[in-house]
Amino acid sequence: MTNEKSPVRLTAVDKPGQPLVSPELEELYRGFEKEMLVPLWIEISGLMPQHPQSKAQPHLWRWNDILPLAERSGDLVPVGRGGERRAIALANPSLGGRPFVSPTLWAAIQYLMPGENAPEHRHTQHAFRFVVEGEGVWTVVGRDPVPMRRGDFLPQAGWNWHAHHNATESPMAWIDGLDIPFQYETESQFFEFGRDEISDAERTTPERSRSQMLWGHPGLTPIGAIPAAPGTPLLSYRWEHTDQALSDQLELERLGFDGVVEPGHAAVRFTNPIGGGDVLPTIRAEFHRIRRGAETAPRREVGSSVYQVFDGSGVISVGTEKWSVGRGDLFVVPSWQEFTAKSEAGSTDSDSGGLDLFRFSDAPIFEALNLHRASN
Ligand code: GTQ
Ligand code: FE2
Repeated sequence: MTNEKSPVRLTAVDKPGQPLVSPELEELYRGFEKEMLVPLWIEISGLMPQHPQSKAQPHLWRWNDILPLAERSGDLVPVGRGGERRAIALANPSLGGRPFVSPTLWAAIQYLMPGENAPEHRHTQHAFRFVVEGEGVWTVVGRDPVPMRRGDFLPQAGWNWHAHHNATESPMAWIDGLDIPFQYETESQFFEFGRDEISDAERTTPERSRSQMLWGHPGLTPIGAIPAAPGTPLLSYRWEHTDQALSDQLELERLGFDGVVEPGHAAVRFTNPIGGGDVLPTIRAEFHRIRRGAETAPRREVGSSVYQVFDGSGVISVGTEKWSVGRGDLFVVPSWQEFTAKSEAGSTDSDSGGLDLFRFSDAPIFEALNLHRASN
C-alpha cells in the first residue's frame, strides 16, 4: 500500500547497497512518504553521479531546414508588443519540449522583415546576437544603434534596454543566445517593457555604434568613460577583426611560431576590454577556425556549448553522435560529452578554406563557482 496523497513514491528493491526488503521496511517507506521524506540511499546514484550526466542530448539543427520556417514566420507572425520578438528557439529533444537548447542556454533564430521594429524592453537575462548571413538590422542598445552584419558578434548584458530595427528592403535572420533556462531554473528573472516606439534618431543607421567608437580600439581604454553595466561595454565585435585574428594565428603556425590552440586549430575568445574576462557574466563566446584536413583533439568540459557553423564544412562528433555539417548548421554539446571537429571539403566552401565555428557556452557560471573542469 502507498500513501495516495503523497507525491513521494518509494519502492523497496532487492539490490546491492539497498536494505533488505521486508514488511517493516515497506512500512518505514510509507512513513517517509507520509512525512515527505526521501532517503539518500535510494536516490544517490542519480543525484551524485561520478561525473555529469546531462539531461540534454547532442542534437543538430540544419540551417537549410530551419531558415525556411523562420521565413514563413515572417509572413504569418507579426512582431510587436506582447510577443516582443519573432524568435524561434532550439528545443533539446530530451528537455521535455521546453525551448531550452541545454539546461542553461537558450538559442534562437530571430527574423525581422523590412521596416519592422521589435519593441524596446529589458530583462535580467544576458544576451547576444550572432549574424551568419545578411545585414541591415540595427539593434538599439541603451539608445545606441549598433549595426549587425555577417560575422559580427553583439553581446548585450542583462538589464540594458534594447530594440531591433530593420532599416532595409530585405528580411534578415540572426541567432540569439541567452541564459533564459539558467535564470528560469534559478528563479532570478526580471523583465520590463520600454517605449513602444524608438525615436527617429535611434532609427538612423550609423556605420559604427557609439560603443564601438569608444571601446572598439584594441588595447586602448578610454580614460573618461565609465562603463555602466556588468558585462562588456563593447556592443559589437566586428567580423573583420575576428577573421584577421584567426588567419594570423594560422599564418604564424605556417611560419613555425606559437599561438594556435593545437595543430591546425586557431581560436579566439570574445572578451571584455575592461579586465579581459568573458563578455557576459553567464555566457562565454569563442570563434574557432580549423584548417582543411585538421581535426581537434577529443575534449570534454563541464557545462554546455552551442556551435554554429559559420563557414566551410566538416564532420562533428558529440558523444555517440556524428554529423556532416555545413554553413549555418547549429548543434549542442551537453555537459561532459566528448566533442571533436574535423575540417573537410563538403557542400559549402569557405572563404578561409577551413571550418569556421562560432561557439557559446555557460562556462563563466561554472568557473565563478569553482565547478569548471575540462579533460582531453
Ligand atoms: O531579441 O530581445 O531570442 O528578449 C529571446 C528573448 C531574443 C531579444 C530572444 C529576447 C530576445
Ligand atoms: Fe530581449
